[in-house]
Amino acid sequence: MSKPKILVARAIFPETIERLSQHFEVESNQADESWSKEQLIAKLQGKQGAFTTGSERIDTAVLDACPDLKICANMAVGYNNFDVDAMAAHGVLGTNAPDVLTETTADFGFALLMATARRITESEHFLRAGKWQKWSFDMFAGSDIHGSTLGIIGMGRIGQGIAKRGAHGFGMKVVYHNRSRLDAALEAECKASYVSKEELLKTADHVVLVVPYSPASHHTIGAAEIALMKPTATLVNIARGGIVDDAALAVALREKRIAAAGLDVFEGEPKVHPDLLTVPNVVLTPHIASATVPTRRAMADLAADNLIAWFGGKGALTPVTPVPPAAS
Ligand code: 8YV
Repeated sequence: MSKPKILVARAIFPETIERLSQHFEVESNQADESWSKEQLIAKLQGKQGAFTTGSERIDTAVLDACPDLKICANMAVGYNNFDVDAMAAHGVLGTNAPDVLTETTADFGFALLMATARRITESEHFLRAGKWQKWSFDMFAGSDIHGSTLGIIGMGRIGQGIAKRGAHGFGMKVVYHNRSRLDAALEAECKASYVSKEELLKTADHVVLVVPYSPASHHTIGAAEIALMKPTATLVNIARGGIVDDAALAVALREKRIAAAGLDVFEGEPKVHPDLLTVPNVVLTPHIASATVPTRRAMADLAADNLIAWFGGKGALTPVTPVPPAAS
């Protein structure tokens, strides 16, 4: 029996390609080219499966043009690149890669928060530029993490990980806002109290965004929300570009309406709003919150496992769209 054909849309670990090749006829983008939608469609011709990374938009145009496609396995917990309704209508399954990145991403959220509040990259640039000539009482004086109030918007697995780090590791008071309230046991584990978004923005010293992207969460933080925040507050976005209005944030940072921001994700990334590149009080990283070698391997393994299980007739492990009948 011939093997199903799959496309791996970006460069990935050679071991992952080897493993997939035991089960599938694999065409992979090991050259790591950035494909246009037309190129993606051309590459998907005749493919029954796709290993995607979270940035390939799978929508009606792609689905109509690729009638052989049956499953797309994202190597990412977020799946806002999937038009879930269109995939369901076309009987195409989508899977994501949850859990395996939770702790690594929570670590990074905390690292970005600390770098932002303590002005680590800004001070390093100053030092590297040879500007450090003397001690000064207020040189790069930032804000405290320990004992401060941490506000988390989006209290899924990663948000809970950040809450635990803040409450247990740094004695922070943790408040959160989420679509639904956590049960009492989870709230106690995270030492977190549920508050309205408005109260969170008004009271938190540090606001961390971990909410999934959807049209409903577009610009969760814009000029009006920033206006509610303390002028001493920091804002950290490890969720998705589009959760923050980057243009409004750049203005607020320049005018010191909040103290600082740490951003791992951007509207229209990999492009970054030019005004964010010129304000000093922002720490910028290129969407690397899940980027440790073990975690990226685990994410790749889970995406591969989904393809192997589903084409093996065992059903997908972590589906995020309605499940069409298993391949046999
Ligand atoms: C990915 C992420 O690295 O999992 C997610 O949702 O944002 C990151 O871990 C990114 O989507 C690219 O694959």
